[in-house]
Amino acid sequence: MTKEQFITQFKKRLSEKYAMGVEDASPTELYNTLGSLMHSAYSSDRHHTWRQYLLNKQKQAYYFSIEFLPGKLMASNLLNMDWLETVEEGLAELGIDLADLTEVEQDMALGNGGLGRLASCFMDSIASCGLPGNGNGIRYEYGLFKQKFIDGHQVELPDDWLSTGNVWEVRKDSKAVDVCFYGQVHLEEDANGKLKPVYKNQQVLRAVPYDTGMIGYKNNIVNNMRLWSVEIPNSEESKYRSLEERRTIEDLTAVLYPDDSNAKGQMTRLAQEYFFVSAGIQSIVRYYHTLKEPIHRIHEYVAIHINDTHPALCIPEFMRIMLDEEGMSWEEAWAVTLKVMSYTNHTIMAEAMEKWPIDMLKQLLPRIYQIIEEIDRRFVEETELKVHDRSIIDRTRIINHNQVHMAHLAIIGSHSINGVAKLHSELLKTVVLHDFYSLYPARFNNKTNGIAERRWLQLANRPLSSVLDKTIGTSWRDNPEDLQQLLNYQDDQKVLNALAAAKRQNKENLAALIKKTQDITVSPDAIFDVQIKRLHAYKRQLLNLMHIIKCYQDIKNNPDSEFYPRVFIFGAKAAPSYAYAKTIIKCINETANLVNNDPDVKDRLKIVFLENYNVSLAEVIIPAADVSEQISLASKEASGTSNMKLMLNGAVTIATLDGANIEIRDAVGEENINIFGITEQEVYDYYESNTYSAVSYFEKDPVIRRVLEAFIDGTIPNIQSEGREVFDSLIRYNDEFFVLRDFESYVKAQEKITECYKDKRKWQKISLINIANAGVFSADETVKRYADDIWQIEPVTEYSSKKG
Ligand code: B1N
Repeated sequence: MTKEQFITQFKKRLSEKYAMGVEDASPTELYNTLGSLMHSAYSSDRHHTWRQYLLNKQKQAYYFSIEFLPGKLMASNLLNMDWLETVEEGLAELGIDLADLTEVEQDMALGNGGLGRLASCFMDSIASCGLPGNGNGIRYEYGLFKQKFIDGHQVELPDDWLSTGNVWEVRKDSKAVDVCFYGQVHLEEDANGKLKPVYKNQQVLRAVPYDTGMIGYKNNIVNNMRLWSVEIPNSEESKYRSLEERRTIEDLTAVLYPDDSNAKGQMTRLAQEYFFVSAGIQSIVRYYHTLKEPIHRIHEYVAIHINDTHPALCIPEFMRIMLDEEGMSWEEAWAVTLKVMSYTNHTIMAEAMEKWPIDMLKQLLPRIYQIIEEIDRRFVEETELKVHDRSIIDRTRIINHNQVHMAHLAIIGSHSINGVAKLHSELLKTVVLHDFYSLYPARFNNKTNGIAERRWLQLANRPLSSVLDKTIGTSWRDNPEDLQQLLNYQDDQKVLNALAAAKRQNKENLAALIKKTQDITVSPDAIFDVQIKRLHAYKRQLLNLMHIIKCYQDIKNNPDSEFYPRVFIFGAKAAPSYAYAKTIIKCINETANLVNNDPDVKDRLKIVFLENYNVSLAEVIIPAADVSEQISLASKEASGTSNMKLMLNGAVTIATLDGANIEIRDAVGEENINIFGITEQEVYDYYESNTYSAVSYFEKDPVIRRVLEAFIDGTIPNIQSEGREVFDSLIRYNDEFFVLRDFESYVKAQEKITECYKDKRKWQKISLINIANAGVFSADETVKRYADDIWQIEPVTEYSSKKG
């Protein structure tokens, strides 16, 4: 498409849609016009992709996830369609700035954090690698809450993201399916002597899919992300008379659970899980039948991925359909189920391990419960023959202590179980899932997370991208590993200066946003130190805050001493029910108030807690970061992905040996990262010996004492109860995440960073080395490994040569 063709089409579409010319149209109207033009353009590719999969009878993967976090789609769709430049130039000619249009789009925030964002990076990469893979999830009417700060407290507002429409989705009424809940079930013999379930008093709900095209990068492939929404089926209308009754049904897909730390014991959450699982599997099996292949070969055509335990009901639901609807024997059904299913574990935090009370599962999903019982019974029977020590059965069976363990179900029913970084996968084998590893060693594997480098570099950081193009050519855009070529320029002052200039531009951009949204003035000359992630005790935002307080106290004690200016930038949402996380937010905000307004500080220290951290904000913060804070307690962060995004954008990491930080260190070398803190082994040693004493650090380290006293002696105003709560968590309750243990080495690492930053040349070189080595974390590589090792799917070849 040429620029002229675009302009003509754009004006035509605007006139058809709104009977308007460019001069009269609002940004929203212009946005909708462009979106609808794009949608029509990629729809034929989408149709073509789908036909191709069908005709080739290609094996497809289905990524089941209770969260997807795509953010905005316009710019990334334009990039992947290879329209970005043409459209930008065409719009400019019409006097329109593309950035003003993308501003209109609301973030699609159907996820909490890393897990949902990973799912969306994978969607981009799967399509971009020409792999036949699709997403399956829930179309929440309200995304993750919008965060506001009132008096320093987090307040949650609804995210009514659909209120302005959604140009990317297509409702597919013809693909709707029924999902059944509650009622009673018993088994009866049919004419052939087979046991069949007979249901009474079921609640039938309609699952309606909304499909969003997942566009591959310049390859004409368009895959599908299918999100399900609940409705009351016509046949059931008469049952729900009052508005209230209807509302309780419709609530099923109304809100995303804003909690990524605890498995919530809510019936609605369990119903949500079954709803999208059942709808997704029914639609897969329905599609499979159009291939006219025998049902016992379904694993040759279908791979289902269980993203964390939330979709673990895939296993009994798939069994149900094979048994009750396809007439398979238990043995046949189990054999195909195992081959179809695979599972990723995303956390070792015990409180995030989903367990459901038996009574609840039985009541909501009686037939599914029967099947889980039988899976459990057979597991016990089979395992008894294998092991000497019976206690392993108690620890691994699915149903135990009146609860159904979803992770156990996922592991027992999947042929592949993977962790998300090397250390995490090792800990699964040796500690967390050790019993299962001893039963099924061959199922365990690692797939280190990755990021969509198109979004996180090409789109988010155009100044850096253009320096890269000029220095090493453009091949890195297709093949991020080519970023390695940058290593040839690590001593080239011109390139280093160009990189520094790009960083400067991004920092000015962020500084402007900070001024606009929070009315805080920050200088781009300062070190921009960034911690962006969900607020959680194990991620230790508190350690960061304690270091900031120490800096403040040093300045106060010695106002004329030299202190290199730093801006500490936070972005984080706390789960609404997670009181301690909200306490930390309040403490950071009040410290910011104090520090930012203290004349003694003379602007050398600034604290900015950006409201409502989300994908779009990340796209502005990450390119501007100098320092990347990855300071979780070793062993607790499964992988992390902001660590990869920040490195790719030239930030220098300060990190514990946790999650993918270890692989980042291996990629850049010890000298180009700042590692501190105790190791995962030391953490486990403390657990075993029970010898950790937080209070001893308080007693023997005057710096720690001074910092902690600031929480309770009025130094930081307005945190009477919050300050006390933090103090007690450390001193009275013995500091669960070893913050005090790591404080001293963290402070030292921070001092090293400051010294290094002062040596501009050295800093720039380290930054360059980080960018150059970030290619290994491309999600394209990650999904290729999933495709080869787990899903056994292959890219479409017909398309790869074709362009146009
Ligand atoms: O998944 C990310 C990892 O990079 C992070 O280290 C990890 O913390 C994150 C319950 C979760 N683990 N578990 C969750 C999300 C929602 C929920 O309801 C748990 N999120 C992670 C990607 O692998």
